[in-house]
Amino acid sequence: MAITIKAKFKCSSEKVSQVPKDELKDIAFIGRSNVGKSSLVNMLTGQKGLAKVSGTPGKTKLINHFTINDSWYLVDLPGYGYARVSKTARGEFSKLITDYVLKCEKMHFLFVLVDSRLEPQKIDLRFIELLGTNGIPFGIIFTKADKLSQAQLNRNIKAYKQMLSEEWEELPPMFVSSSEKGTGREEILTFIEDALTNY
Ligand SMILES: Nc1nc2c(ncn2[C@@H]2O[C@H](COP(=O)(O)OP(=O)(O)O)[C@@H](O)[C@H]2O)c(=O)[nH]1
Ligand SMILES: [Mg+2]
Repeated sequence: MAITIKAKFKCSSEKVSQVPKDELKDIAFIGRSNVGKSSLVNMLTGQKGLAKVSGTPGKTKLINHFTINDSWYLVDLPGYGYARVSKTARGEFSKLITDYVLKCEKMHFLFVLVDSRLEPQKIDLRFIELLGTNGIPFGIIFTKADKLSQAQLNRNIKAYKQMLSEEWEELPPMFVSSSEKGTGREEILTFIEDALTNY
């Protein structure tokens, strides 16, 4: 059964001080440019034109809030890993991203998107490390699953789990998505509902 969602653009913020001041919780999405973040936002909300899908990476530099069912915010964060700023662990992620992810109280849960076709990318692992170290609640979404076979997908996810297990005792929740096929929509939305009510 398809879950129906009412989604509406709320605002774009260039600083964390500009995000909405109400009590609605933020469920945020982040990942390397071109990972399929905007496509996923459109797929989850069922509104094709909501977030701009582009072949040109690095375009979105703002924090975009979308009101979902008048009860929570879906937050589209700027992509990382496009213009590399510095090599220090935190410096390679913009101040806007680190301010929001590490300090913004509205931020309730964060999904890190990774391309299911690729082996674990260093920048994603460093970002995950930053989240883990700071106790930020997050999950991983493997995107573009339609682009590889089930066997390849399983292999890549297994490799990811193995790599994370070397560092962390507990693995984050993981999801598989295809914006082309609608894969993962129900599972992700159900997880979000649960996260909003239970923690
Ligand atoms: N086959 C396939 N292509 C996708 C999927 N998600 C995104 N893309 C393509 O990947 C490119 C980047 O997508 P976009 O959503 O703009 O990525 P963003 O930069 O992370 O917001 C676009 O050409 C999309 O059409 C997917 O699930 N399957
Ligand atoms: Mg985008």
